[in-house]
Amino acid sequence: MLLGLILLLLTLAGCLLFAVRPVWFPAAITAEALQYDHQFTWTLWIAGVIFVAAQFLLAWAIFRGSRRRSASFVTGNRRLELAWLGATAVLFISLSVVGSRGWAKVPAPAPGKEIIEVHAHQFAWSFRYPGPDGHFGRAAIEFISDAGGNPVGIDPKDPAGKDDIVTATLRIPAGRDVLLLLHSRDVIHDFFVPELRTKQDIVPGMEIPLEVHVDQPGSYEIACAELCGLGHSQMRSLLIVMPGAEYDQWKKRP
Ligand SMILES: [Cu+2]
Repeated sequence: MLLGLILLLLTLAGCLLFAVRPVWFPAAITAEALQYDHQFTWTLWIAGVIFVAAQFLLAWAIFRGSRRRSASFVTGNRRLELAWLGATAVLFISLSVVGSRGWAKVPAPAPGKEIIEVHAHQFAWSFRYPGPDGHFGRAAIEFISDAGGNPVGIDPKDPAGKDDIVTATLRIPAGRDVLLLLHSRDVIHDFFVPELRTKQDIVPGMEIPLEVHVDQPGSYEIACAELCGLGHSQMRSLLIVMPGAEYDQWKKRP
């Protein structure tokens, strides 16, 4: 009896937390992020209704059982078990298929896209822009020098690299398609901006594309979301979304 009551109270308290939302996600800033939120809300509602119904059913079984004097032996019901197993499978597969429309896109370079390299290493971020010539200079691991101001490893002999811009914060223009090319020089890191609802692993030896399109200017925190060593918690930076004209101006004179 008491157990059933505790169960009901815990279920109601859980519902109240979701209704009041004392802690919730920061506002989404891209169309994809809004899509993920929409999918999340749907999943939460469906799973929430099933969860609450199951808890009430369990509490009812406890109340009913506590009134009985003697225990009774119950065998399973194969047909019922198969029915809810099938229903659960259909529900979750459908939710995954509907959700895949949001995340299964493969970004690719295209004319007019702003291409920026993101370089992660223990325990900092660097961002490289191709500069006025529009071409990234050659980069190689042997040229990397954090103390010498070359965290990306741009070949000093390559003329295309002379005008490359390397920064510690990521600036992007508002209202334009931006293609981020993610690199890591040591271990697996993860590019995470809560407002983008994106956590993208960065694997050494791979170039991983990530497309971003933000309409509203603002500043957002970038964090590493993959435990990458002792300084992991300090591996942060800033995503600054600038109005287009201001961004163009900045790129001329960073
Ligand atoms: Cu990291």
